[in-house]
Amino acid sequence: YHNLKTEFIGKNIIHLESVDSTNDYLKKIGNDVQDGTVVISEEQTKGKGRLGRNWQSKSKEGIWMSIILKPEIIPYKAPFITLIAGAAIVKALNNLQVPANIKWPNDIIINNKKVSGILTELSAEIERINYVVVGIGMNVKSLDFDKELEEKATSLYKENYHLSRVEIVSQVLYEFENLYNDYIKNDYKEEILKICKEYSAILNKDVYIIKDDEKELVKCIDISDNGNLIVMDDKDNIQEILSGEVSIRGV
Ligand code: BT5
Repeated sequence: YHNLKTEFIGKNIIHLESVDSTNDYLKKIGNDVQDGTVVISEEQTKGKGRLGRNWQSKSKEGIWMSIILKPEIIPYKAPFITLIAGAAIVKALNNLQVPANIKWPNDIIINNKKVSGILTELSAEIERINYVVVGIGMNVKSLDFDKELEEKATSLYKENYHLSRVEIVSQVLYEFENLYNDYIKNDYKEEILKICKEYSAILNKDVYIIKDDEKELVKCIDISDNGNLIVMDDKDNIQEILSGEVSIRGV
């Protein structure tokens, strides 16, 4: 990764052949590693999605990596970091001529299929953060997926984008660091929100919001300054949806 243009993210890179989950690995050593340390593994044997879901991470087929961050912000500002990661990924991919979009809050899609997902985990006390671990999974070379994923997942190779994993990692970390510094050091969110809106796959569309087995049909209207999704329900009431506990499905 000599061509990495970042200041602190990825200055320390731990490269593994195999691990249960790069997020879990980094959480275990979180107090002992420097801010911006990145763990990348060729394979994950227990890759995780949100809410205990599974993330398929076969050997050498994708980018399975986690970044540890130690920002001095209050814990409730941390979920926004997921949007920063999403913005960095779509910006990096679009720089590389890949037309990727964000499905708020944590999916990156190409041609309506998921190519990348983000899992942000927090170690915090009441008013301070010990660290945040941002996990990024991206399917690069995968050509077949498990049966239940066939319809909804894709990879860069499957979509005919033959990019190297090193190139993508460098671009993603570079874009991420810039947007992250905007937010943490300068308290500047406009660029992040602009990217999230510009590359949104769901704004101005009808979608189902799925929470605990219930689904509701809504129209997506905007993303708030806090990164929440603003929707209008079928009675024309405006609701603000917090990330974290919901999934979104197209109609
Ligand atoms: C996510 O969860 O999308 C977060 C994925 C984060 C993965 C990274 S890899 C590095 C780091 N270490 C980890 O252990 N995790 C992070 P969620 O929104 O809950 O989506 C999970 C759902 O996506 C699953 O239930 C499947 O339906 C689908 N899925 C699983 N593996 C996939 C894959 N490789 N590509 C596309 N979709 C997948």
